[in-house]
Amino acid sequence: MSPLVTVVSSSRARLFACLLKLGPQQVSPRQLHTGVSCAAKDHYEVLVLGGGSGGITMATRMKRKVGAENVAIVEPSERHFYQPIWTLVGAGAKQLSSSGRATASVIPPGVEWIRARVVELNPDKNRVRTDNGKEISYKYLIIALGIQLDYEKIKGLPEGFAYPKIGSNYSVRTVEKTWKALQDFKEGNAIFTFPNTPVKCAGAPQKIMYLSEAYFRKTGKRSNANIIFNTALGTIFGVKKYANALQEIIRERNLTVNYKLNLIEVRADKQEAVFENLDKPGETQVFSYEMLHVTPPMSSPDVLKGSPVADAAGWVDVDKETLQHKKYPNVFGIGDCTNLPTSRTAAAVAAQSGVLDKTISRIMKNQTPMKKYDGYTSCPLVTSYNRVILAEFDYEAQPLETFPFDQSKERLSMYLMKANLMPFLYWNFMLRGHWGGPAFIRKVLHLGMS
Ligand code: FAD
Ligand code: UQ1
Repeated sequence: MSPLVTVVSSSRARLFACLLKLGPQQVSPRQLHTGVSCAAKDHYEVLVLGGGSGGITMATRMKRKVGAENVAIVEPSERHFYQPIWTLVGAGAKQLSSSGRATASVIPPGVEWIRARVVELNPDKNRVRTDNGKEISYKYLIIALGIQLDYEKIKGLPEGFAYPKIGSNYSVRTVEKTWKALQDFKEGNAIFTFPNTPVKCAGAPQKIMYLSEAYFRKTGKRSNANIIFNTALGTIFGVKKYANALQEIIRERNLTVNYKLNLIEVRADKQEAVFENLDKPGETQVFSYEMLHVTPPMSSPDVLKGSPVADAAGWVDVDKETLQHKKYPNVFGIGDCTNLPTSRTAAAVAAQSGVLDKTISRIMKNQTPMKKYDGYTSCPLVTSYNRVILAEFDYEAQPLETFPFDQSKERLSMYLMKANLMPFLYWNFMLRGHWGGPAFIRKVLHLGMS
């Protein structure tokens, strides 16, 4: 397809100019609806790489600053997903269809959508290259490319997903398989894994375990189930306050946790999972399963690995307080693709977006950035179909709680917030640039308290 019609914009002036040049047969009704850019520009004041949580949020904020016509987003996917709800989709508590919307519908009106993949970054020339051969230059660059799922690093995957009894909440392709495996469970081992790499939402691999246990109880299958969490880590959660609460739940509900076990192979035809023991190199353990939930290994997107904007591990190398690139002052990073030393979540992206907005404003005026990101992140730890422990913490792994009650307790109110309020907040406020995290609520609710 010609790049002329792969670029979508809602600028009316462009649409009319474009219609004059293109025959009606070249413009589909859908494109007419969203608007079609006749010729994408090849230079933007602000170029955003990735149209996920961080990319859309920052594009909206940048549009307010420099005008829609000066902002573009490079994003190949037709659908935009609210991934946090996949935990509940995997447990059958929400529909997958509720998690996605057309990317065209979340691109801020007037902002150019370049429907392509970035294949090369050249920050020394202020340029990127896309997979359709386009070179785009920019004055300011925001990198929001997310984290890559590496299922293929596990022997037997992804092809093993063609078999039953195995699912993964981390991908739109496999999340409904988790729910199917739960429903099909009869008796045996239900195994949940956590890989030996950085991940997004580090609580999600165990949330589905608690939900599965609740489902087995509800359906009278609990006594037939041996529930096992095999994690490559040495702890259940990185923040002591919440780790203690989770340990108590694990004890009460008779769940087995094996530390330092890393999934390396799935023999889906035999319903076997092979783990390496990270404390005893060369030693492996084979578990048979009746249900397997896989959290895949993850890494920085391939396009960043070895790129000039990345650190040695492939993450965008930014200042942890301002989110400005350490070497290229007109380059910024947000979200899962950065080396910010905090837990990768949409909640963190929300807080980062408020800071990055301020950082870029000052850079544009040749001023020094002032606003500092404290590492705020949040993980609503779903512990059953109506309970959540709301973990919120900072760079020091210290609790940074919004509400004036003990958030390490399981609560219905926090479940309702996770399941209903958060999706609403995400689509209507965060993506529209009006949600920079709950710091202001925390300040109000904690007025007069230490
Ligand atoms: P993403 O939103 O993943 O966006 C990255 C974008 O970059 C994608 O649209 C992708 O298509 C695009 N892209 C990739 N490569 C290229 C390329 N080469 N060129 C152009 N575009 C490219 N967070 C919470 O706050 N709370 C939760 O409860 C929670 N639960 C979760 C549960 C699950 C199962 C999962 C999977 C995630 C969960 N998260 C949660 C994490 C949250 O979804 C992510 O941290 C958040 O989406 C990160 O935003 P991002 O913009 O960095 O990346
Ligand atoms: C949050 O800001 C956010 O981003 C929209 C989430 O992502 C889905 C969250 O899960 C949470 C918990 C927050 C924090 C918000 C409040 C009100 C504590």
